[in-house]
Amino acid sequence: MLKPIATATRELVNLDGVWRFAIDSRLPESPWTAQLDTPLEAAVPASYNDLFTDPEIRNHVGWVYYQRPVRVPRGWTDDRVLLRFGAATHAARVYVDDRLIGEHIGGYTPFDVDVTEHVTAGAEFRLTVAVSGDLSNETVPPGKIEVTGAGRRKQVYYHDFYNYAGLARSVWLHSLPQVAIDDIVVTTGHVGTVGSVHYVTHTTGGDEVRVRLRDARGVIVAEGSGREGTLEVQDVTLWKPGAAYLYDLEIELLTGAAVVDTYALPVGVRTVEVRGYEFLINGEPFYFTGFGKHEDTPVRGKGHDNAYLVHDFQLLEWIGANSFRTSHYPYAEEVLEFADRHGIVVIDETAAVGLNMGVVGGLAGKPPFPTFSEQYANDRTQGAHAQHLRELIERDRNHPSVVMWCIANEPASNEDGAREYFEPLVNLARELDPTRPLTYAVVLFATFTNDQIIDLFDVVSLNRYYGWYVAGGDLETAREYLARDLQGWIDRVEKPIMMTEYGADTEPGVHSVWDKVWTEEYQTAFLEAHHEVFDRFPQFVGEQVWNFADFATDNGLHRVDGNKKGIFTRDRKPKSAATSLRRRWRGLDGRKPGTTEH
Ligand code: BDP
Repeated sequence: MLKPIATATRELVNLDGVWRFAIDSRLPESPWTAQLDTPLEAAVPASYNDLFTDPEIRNHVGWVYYQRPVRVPRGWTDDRVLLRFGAATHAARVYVDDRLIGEHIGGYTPFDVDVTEHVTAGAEFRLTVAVSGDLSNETVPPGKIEVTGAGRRKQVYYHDFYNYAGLARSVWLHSLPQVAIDDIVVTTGHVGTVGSVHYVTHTTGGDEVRVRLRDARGVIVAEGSGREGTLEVQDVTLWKPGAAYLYDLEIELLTGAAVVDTYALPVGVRTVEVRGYEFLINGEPFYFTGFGKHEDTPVRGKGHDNAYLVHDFQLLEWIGANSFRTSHYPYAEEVLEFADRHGIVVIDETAAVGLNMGVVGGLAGKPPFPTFSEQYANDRTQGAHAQHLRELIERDRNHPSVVMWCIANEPASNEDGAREYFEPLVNLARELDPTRPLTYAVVLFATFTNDQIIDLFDVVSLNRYYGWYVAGGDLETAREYLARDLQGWIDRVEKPIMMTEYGADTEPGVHSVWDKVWTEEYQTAFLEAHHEVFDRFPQFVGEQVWNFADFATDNGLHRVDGNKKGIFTRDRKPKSAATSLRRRWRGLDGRKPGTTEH
């Protein structure tokens, strides 16, 4: 799915700002048929939950309404007119004046609503968007609505981050020519110094497609024509981790001799491959350093914010991280574009978090009922998961920074039914993108002896909490358990192995000379103990600490103002462990992990 951009044939109007806002229980039936009767206004993009002081809004279950007037530019008479939503979490209904025009389910992928037939160039319309943050066992992520003892509806969910809802990403009105380029799929390669850019275009009408590839200085380095083709790039400059290089692919669609549509796509030439225990980028072994992150900031919730985007990437560079995982949902497209431009490697994860009833059973991991059953992850859940996976891959497959798809976080891969559930999703992902490896983040209860799906995937990504949930406060035992665990997986499958989560809650300012949990010293010692074990295994390809920054969670008893496993606080101040990580990842102590570099 192509992001709307301005070209010679396409225009766009950004609709971010402050919109009228209300929750459904305070509105009449069919609130979209008139101006919303509300004193409230909400920022877009932002989750709505933390904007207001009213707990009824923060904890609202059901629909909320956003509304604003939109004027269609007068020059758009002959064009198609569409609305693009970067995301509406988790479901949306879009109304133009009094009419429902489009719907979308899934809170972290974009969608278009074609409003051409309902608007007039030069005129204004009333745009109303209903958004629901509700989760059920047939949504991704799953959840369930319960009724409290006081008779109030409450959203329950099985993931450890606050269920922020609303219009958290940008909204655009954009124009497309009647005959248009609908999609472009690019795959790249290289042999020696010759790069290749294979492209496939999908169009509505048109006679011919012409393409041109420009280097970073704007010089044309290759040209071609046809709906599908391969461009050769002599003396190619590869896109590399830490050394991004982007070409620009210009695509023109012609009717007769007239150019009727144009689009421009940044392209990084690079390859990704898994061979034996190695993860290769451009044929060279790659070792991941970095974090599982969240889209999470004060007041905005999951609202995309360019200042935090820039600052977070600055902190990644400062600490020497070369990668992150988009735990536990696809992030805003602006984040991936930034990663493309700055050479940060991304593991792109779906929103399938919480497919695990074992987690509800506590540390024993005993599910109250089977995860893969009619009651929980059933065929409809799998259908929603497949649809979401399709939307994720269709959105992100052209990003060079994205090197792997993570299909789920901590599913019950040790339970019966996991294979039947995941095999079709793996097949779908490989069909949509045969070029990228696949993984899932393996939950603690899924061990090298009982996991039922690892052979379907390419990389073993472990989420482990030795020294925290298991052997908490005992780093000696934690080391033993971790080493045994890694060895077990290495013996079971010849695949690269990495940690996608390891971390310890840490309250900044709490200190001790002993191994006391929650202290800054313990977080440092915890990480160092892990690193000592990682470095024993040549098959080990990466370490992503949980988490980059502290983040908001549900109001659980074991969370004090959120999850505190951040290396940075929620407002991005470093805890002591940041210095230790920085020394390791920047190679200040000698060898950089996973390399022979000094
Ligand atoms: C893991 C989850 C992650 C949690 C983390 C924790 O993948 O979302 O935040 O545990 O408990 O199981 O900190």
